[in-house]
Amino acid sequence: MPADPWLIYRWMLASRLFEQEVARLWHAGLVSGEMHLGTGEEGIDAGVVTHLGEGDAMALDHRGTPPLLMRGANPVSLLREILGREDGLCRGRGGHMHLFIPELLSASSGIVGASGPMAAGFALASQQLRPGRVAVAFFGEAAMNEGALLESLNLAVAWRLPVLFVCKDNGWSITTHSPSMTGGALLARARAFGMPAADVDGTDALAVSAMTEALLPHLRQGNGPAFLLARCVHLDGHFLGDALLEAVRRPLQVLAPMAIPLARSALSRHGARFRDRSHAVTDLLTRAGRASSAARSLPDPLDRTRRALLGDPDRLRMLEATVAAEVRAVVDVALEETP
Ligand SMILES: Cc1ncc(C[n+]2csc(CCOP(=O)(O)OP(=O)(O)O)c2C)c(N)n1
Ligand SMILES: [Mg+2]
Repeated sequence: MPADPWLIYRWMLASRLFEQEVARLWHAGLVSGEMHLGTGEEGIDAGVVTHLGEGDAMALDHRGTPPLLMRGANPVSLLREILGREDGLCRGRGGHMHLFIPELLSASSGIVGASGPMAAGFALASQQLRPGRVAVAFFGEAAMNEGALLESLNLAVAWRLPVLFVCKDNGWSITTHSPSMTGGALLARARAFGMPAADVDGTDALAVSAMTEALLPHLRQGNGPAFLLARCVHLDGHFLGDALLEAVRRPLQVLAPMAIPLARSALSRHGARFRDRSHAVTDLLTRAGRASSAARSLPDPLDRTRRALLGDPDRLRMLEATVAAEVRAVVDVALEETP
């Protein structure tokens, strides 16, 4: 069944506002460690999750918050988990990256590529216990160079496991430009394993939904896995406080204070050779330039989905007010102390 754009937008907005609250709490020092948000990839998450039902499983990467919220994880427990609290979803032991929620058949891992083997395991269980049900593996494009994920692609074909491999391609692995580390084309690579593969603009949630709907029958009918490649941009960079993104967004404030120390070290007679130093600076500027043009090259998926609903402004206004109030209430409750 085609997805309901109102529901898709509701999920995407709730996720975006929730993660904005997470960012606020992180900046306030209430969340320890790194924080990877899924802002910018909500179109992919919503477009896929909208086709999951009872008994379907999800294996997630380090950006698992949006799909978990969309799948129905308790947002108060999730926020408490992110805050490292004992009353969190996994007793505060997993943070935002290492979760297991049995009732949703969902698990996440910060180990790049780990969602492949996890999804293969979920799918093996489906094949044996719940025929017709599927597992989704969400991962970034850099995971496509991890052995564990490649082994999962292979095993899923060999054993006809119902895994939908969803590769969220933002073109970056932290500060490494992924094309510089990747041979060939990812779609061709997936097809070479022997599974159908399709690509889609990940900023277009409805297109992701249509493509997912087209791929899933292959899995549900027991024919093995499929692969979906979806492009996206991470609006908050790799993680909160991302230095590359900061330099791109606020070049004067970030780079100006570095100019004199940089010039001094470039001219210093000690340390690496001048050629190596100038090469390092050029490399940094090239990366910043690439990150900057990538950030401008794709639209925000939330705005894009919203535009499709502008025909009914009253309903839209009401929906946005409701979702904003719901997220505020979640945060208020999550921050309460429990006895
Ligand atoms: C096996 C492994 N290697 C390295 C890391 C460190 N690391 C964390 S996230 C990340 C980049 C992953 O890039 P990608 O898979 O494209 O996901 P994105 O962050 O772009 O969403 C790396 C290298 C890790 N967590 N696990
Ligand atoms: Mg990436």
